[in-house]
Amino acid sequence: MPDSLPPTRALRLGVAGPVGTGKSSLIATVCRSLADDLRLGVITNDIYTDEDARFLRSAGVLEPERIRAVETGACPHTAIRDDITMNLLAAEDLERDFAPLDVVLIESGGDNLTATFSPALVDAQIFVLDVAGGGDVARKGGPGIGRADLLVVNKTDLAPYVGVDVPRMVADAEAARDGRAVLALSRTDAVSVAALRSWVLEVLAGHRNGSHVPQDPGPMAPHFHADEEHPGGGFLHEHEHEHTHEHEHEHG
Ligand SMILES: Nc1nc2c(ncn2[C@@H]2O[C@H](COP(=O)(O)OP(=O)(O)O)[C@@H](O)[C@H]2O)c(=O)[nH]1
Ligand SMILES: [Mg+2]
Repeated sequence: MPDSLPPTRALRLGVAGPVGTGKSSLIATVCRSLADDLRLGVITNDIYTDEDARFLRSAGVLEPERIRAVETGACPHTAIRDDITMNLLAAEDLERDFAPLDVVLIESGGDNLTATFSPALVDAQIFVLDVAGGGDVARKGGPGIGRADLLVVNKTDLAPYVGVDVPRMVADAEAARDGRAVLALSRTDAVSVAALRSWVLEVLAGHRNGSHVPQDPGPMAPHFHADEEHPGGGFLHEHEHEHTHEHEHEHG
């Protein structure tokens, strides 16, 4: 599409991050805070079930029909990055059935720090970490942490219980992101929820006026394998990734 013609379809907003960091909850929060202002739809990606879609339907923030599950049947990473057909079809169906929609939120099936959306599927993406995963997670890097449009440090209300210093975790995240946006969020903190809402509205405005350019966070981050020597003595290096879909391992 030429730059001069702003897209007429909905903004597609991806939400990725490790299992349990609060992706479904964040989507529920976004829906709750914007449902009166925008026409929304949601697509979830689960491996074997429609658990996330059922959770979101039961949260009662959108009509149940506006929440659809893509059951990837394999690695959810593949369905949001390598072969996005099922998700594209689901997004197009949703938009056709409820035209016009303003935003379609797409939740990735969580796996680990390496999964990001293809820019062919989403216009912008949020990567979600939580304080319960440990204050040092933000320093582990990866394409989502480094280059998603927004990095959320979620569940800040739990920080005192898990001994995490939120400002420090946010500062680490900012350092890993060359100034890209980082948001400390808790669904119990209205100020942070308002900031998330503003961010979505800002990206939507950019999408509509054609100024927002989808970014590719990139395939795999520089990372190391413990069994490899690195001649420079450091532990980060770039290399082509051969083992494309074995996500049992966390990098880092
Ligand atoms: N304390 C607290 N718990 C949260 C928050 N957001 C999500 N959770 C909880 O974290 C767990 C995982 O959330 P969920 O949204 O299912 O994570 P997902 O696997 O990334 O989709 C659930 O028990 C949520 O209730 C938050 O802001 N604060
Ligand atoms: Mg979920």
